[in-house]
Amino acid sequence: MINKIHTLGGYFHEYQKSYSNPEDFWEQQAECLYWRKRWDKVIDWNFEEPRINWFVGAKLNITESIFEKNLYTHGDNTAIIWEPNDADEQAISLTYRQLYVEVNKFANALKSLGVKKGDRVALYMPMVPELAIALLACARIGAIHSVIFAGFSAQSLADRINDAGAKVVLVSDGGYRGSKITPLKEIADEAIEQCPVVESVVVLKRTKCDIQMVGGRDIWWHDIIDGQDEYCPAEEMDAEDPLFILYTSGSTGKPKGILHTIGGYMVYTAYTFRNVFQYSRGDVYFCTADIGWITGHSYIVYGPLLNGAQTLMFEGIPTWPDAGRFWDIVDKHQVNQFYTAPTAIRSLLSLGNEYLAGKRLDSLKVLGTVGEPINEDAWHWYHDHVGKNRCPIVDTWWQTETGGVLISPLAGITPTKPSFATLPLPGVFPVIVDNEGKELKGNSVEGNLCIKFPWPGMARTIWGDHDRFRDTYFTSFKNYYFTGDGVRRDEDGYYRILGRVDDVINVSGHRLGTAEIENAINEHPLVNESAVVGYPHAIKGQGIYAFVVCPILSTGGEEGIRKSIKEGVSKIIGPIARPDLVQLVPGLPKTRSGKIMRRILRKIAEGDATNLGDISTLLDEDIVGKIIDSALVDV
Ligand code: 6R9
Repeated sequence: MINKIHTLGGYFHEYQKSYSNPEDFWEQQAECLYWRKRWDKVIDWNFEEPRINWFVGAKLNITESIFEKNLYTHGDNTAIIWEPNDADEQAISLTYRQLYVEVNKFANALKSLGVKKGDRVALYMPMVPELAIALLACARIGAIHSVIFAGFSAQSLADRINDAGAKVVLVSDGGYRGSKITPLKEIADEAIEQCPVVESVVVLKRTKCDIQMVGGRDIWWHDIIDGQDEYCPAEEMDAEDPLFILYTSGSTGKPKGILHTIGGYMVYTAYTFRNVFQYSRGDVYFCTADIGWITGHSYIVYGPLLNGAQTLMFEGIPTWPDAGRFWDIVDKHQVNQFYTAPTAIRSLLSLGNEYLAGKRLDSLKVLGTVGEPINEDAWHWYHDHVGKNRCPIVDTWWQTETGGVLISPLAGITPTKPSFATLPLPGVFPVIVDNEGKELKGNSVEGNLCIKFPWPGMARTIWGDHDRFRDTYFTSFKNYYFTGDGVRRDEDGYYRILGRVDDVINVSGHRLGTAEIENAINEHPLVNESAVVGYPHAIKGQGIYAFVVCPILSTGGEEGIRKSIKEGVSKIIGPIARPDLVQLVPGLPKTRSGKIMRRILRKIAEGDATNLGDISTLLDEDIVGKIIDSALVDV
């Protein structure tokens, strides 16, 4: 069993212990899991190269800590509860033993396609049990999984498949989303045309929509598992072998393939899941994220299953058939821990309290949020109306790169404050630095959030580009991991995350690089150049505001262009990146060296053009007035 903290005193004690001797601390946590061969050294690291190795020399397979270690004691307990998109369809539950059999069969199926240790497998799937099964099957045979969120476009999918060099793609015919079906196979077909490395495509039948099967390449999921042996020996892996690649956006360039390795990620997700959510055996835990994001990896699949937990997977969306769906699921499956994103809370709040009427919600013990700062109104609504003033809220701050939660209350233990992520978990040592890199010690300070010591769950590299990994995270502030977030430590030493300080915007909890969106806009034949900034949005947290230079108007006029720009971005990246507002401008505010002064555009987008600060370094100061004057009438 993973160690669990029970009291605030216990938290401070563990924190102190981890601070004075992180190696001993993490060694103790690692001992709760199953290793074939113990480590020779707990950690070997420096942040300059950077080189980060945890549990050096240890051998393991993460699926043995989930299954073999526990099958005798809780093989008949529920592992996954699956709630389909359509509430009238039967929910499914899989015990640990049943899940084990499915994982082994699919692992053998992958092997039959020639997938070996170290090979990459891409997944483009809806939230169905087979997705979790496939991740674990990859882990079983030492293949590296790379899940691509099923809302990304064919182009985004192709870029990721090619970057990862995935030779097998797992997809379903379609995916249900409320009343709609996303044609996943059709999108994947379009993507794979550009992916010469792909040898095989395994297709799950889910929506039964019409699809084309490509001869010699495509095979049905049900055919490939048919007759497979129910046991597949687990591949012996090194603690530092890769477990998965997950793409995320940065402030520049194309998305980065964040790489996580097996041993450290296992220890970190197992430990943080148990402690943050205060999970007890028998509880039903429901995280509403999609497995296409890191939250789904760490806190739907790995963290819960390593703890022998019952983890609920939901296929659908919060507003279908109506905005009471989450609460119906909580009551139906007697959910104890519920974990969602502030954007979902804000959207449900805005639809009114009538959707909570008649819902009992009395099974709930813990509420969680992740993905973006939660504003106080949303926090209070969640606390009062969903949690009925009984449930602590854990506002968990972390990132794709951190693998698991770094700053968060422990449920029911750490006193909370609305919109504060509160205190770092044991083994996590945050520092706040000013723009010159000077550490701001003590309380009541504000600056850039860095971490000064490695933790086991941190990313090890960017797939295929270690230099970019170093440059992005370890060069801004020497000897620190830089998170890209701004933070305030208040008078009580509590952390409040203020949002990104780089050119990343957080739309409905999804990270998007402004450069990525600009590149997509610039592909429009009539566009010369563009600049994208975030602006405050009541539901999404941040909305996407695009300033676009487009000297010649097409026959559709301004309105037509704005619409086609939005549609273009949707097609190139995916609907999540579609700009909310497009303003056609005569030029962009640039410095003499040609850099766009986004600070000015951010102010204009926020509707606060009164105090633009120093604009004397601009090449053409008049452009600012012209942008403000080109009043925004959006479609
Ligand atoms: C897990 C996840 C990471 C960025 C991160 C920060 C923002 C996440 C937050 C939060 C305020 C929280 N973020 N959790 N901001 N409070 N509790 O979301 O990973 O998609 O990589 O996003 O999200 O800005 O840097 P990822």
